[in-house]
Amino acid sequence: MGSNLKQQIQAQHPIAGCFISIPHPASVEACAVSGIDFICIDAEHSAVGRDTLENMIRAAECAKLPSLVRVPDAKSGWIGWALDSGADGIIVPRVETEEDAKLIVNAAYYSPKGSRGVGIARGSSYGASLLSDTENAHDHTCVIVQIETLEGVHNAQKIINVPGIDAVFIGPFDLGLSLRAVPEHERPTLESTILTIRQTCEASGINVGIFIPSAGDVKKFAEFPLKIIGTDVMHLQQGLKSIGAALSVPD
Ligand code: 3PY
Ligand code: MG
Repeated sequence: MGSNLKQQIQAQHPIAGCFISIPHPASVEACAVSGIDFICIDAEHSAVGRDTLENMIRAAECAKLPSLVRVPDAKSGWIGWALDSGADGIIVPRVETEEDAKLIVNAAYYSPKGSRGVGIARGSSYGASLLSDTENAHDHTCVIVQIETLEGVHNAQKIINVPGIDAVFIGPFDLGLSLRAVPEHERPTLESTILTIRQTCEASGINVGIFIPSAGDVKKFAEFPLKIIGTDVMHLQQGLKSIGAALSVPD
């Protein structure tokens, strides 16, 4: 609620966050002590439900850590729920058209920028800051769209031209899968497709981020200002594997 994450994103400061998919505030608290810049609670690919989500956002706020929520889609009501719960912004997956982007902006901002519904909810201090919140929320609500399909790549310029979009976030896994639909002999590489998106964003002065699944990918994506470095469950596995490997090394 009201962190300066949006300013950092708009100014294209290099920042790194982590996806949280373990549906419990403890995972948020554990990530908070790591020194990352923000978390993104993943409601697209995890079991995080609405009430748990609010407690996870609460935990982030206690730790002074900005929180984004990756919602499952733009239509299900999750954008409003996430923001009403006090999240600093949303990431919406699989954005493919200008119309998708407009729908997202409409759901994320109060009138006159959009038509977000007003609620006596945690995000407005249960109504105590309702008026100021409806006036100021557009200054601190981060609206980030994922481009991770071929159609999204083709429409990237139109998507980022929609006023109210703060950043594009590339999902390399889905993008790689999407490319499989192109016949092999004319298929662009994943790397060149990622570069195309990055250059389109850069030419329009809009922030661009990417998911970095492992330490081995950090160098490759160093030039992206906005990074999400893995997920809590991946870090659990990687931590256990690396300690396990050290255990099996003889003295
Ligand atoms: C993808 O790689 O498809 C993602 O959405 C990363 O989170
Ligand atoms: Mg994806």
